[in-house]
Amino acid sequence: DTTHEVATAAASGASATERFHTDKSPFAAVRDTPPERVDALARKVLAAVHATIREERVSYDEYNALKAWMINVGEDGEWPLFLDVWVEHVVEEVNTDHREGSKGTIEGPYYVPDAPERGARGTIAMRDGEAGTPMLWSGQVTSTHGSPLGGAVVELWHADSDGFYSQFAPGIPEWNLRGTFTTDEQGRFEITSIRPAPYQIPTDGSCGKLIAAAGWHAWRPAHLHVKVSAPGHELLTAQLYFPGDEHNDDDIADAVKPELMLAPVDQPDGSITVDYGFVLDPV
Ligand code: MBD
Ligand code: FE
Repeated sequence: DTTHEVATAAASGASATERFHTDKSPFAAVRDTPPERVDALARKVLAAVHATIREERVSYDEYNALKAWMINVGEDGEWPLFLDVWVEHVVEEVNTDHREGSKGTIEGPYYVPDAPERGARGTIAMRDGEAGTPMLWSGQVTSTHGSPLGGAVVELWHADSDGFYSQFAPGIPEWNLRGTFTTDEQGRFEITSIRPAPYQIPTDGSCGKLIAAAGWHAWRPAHLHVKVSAPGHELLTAQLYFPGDEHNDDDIADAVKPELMLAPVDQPDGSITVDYGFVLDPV
């Protein structure tokens, strides 16, 4: 399959880095973080590195291997991938632990805003004869108060049945398997898509080299990504998973939570239906 051959780490890494550059808010954060905070955080991170070097008596060969590897991560454009796989889950944890509504999880490197609008009921953008098990997903968005949230926005993006994301792996139509849905007056939505495949971190890039060198595996379980928003409520970023996936218990990105497990129902025509809704916390 030619898509497999051309989905190199450098290509998807460069796309993820470029995508991050088009979002200006991180650069405002760089400018606006007060010096006291930068001082405190930089000191703590460096102290943790120094402690590791002392405890492990790190050699010059190991120090130079780290230097070479970090240079490579930049050249591959894999900093977004590295950070979202091995760091973001803890950032998500500390920033959402006050919530009473639905659990969320990490965003990952492959979100793109402004995907095609499909209303409250519709089929996500996909190719003619898109491979994979058809999936009909119904749900409702409510507030922790209990009231349905009409006009809430559900943005969905996910990999195809080969595990590739449009706009990051080449050879896939721009908005494939990306869509924006807006709930009806009852807060309800109904989305037709396909069941995604598990995702493997590119093996030919720097993150793949780290995984191989450490003897880890490179897999995330199959997942649907969503962002759910409504006026006056906190933005919910989540992922939904399928029971029985062999990597639900050892996700390389540590982003699976029991609350995020779907309960798909097999239909006689070979498709699946899932029912999953969201409860948003008022701001
Ligand atoms: C993904 O598809 C993903 O969701 C995360 C978090 C990291 C890498 C690839
Ligand atoms: Fe993903």
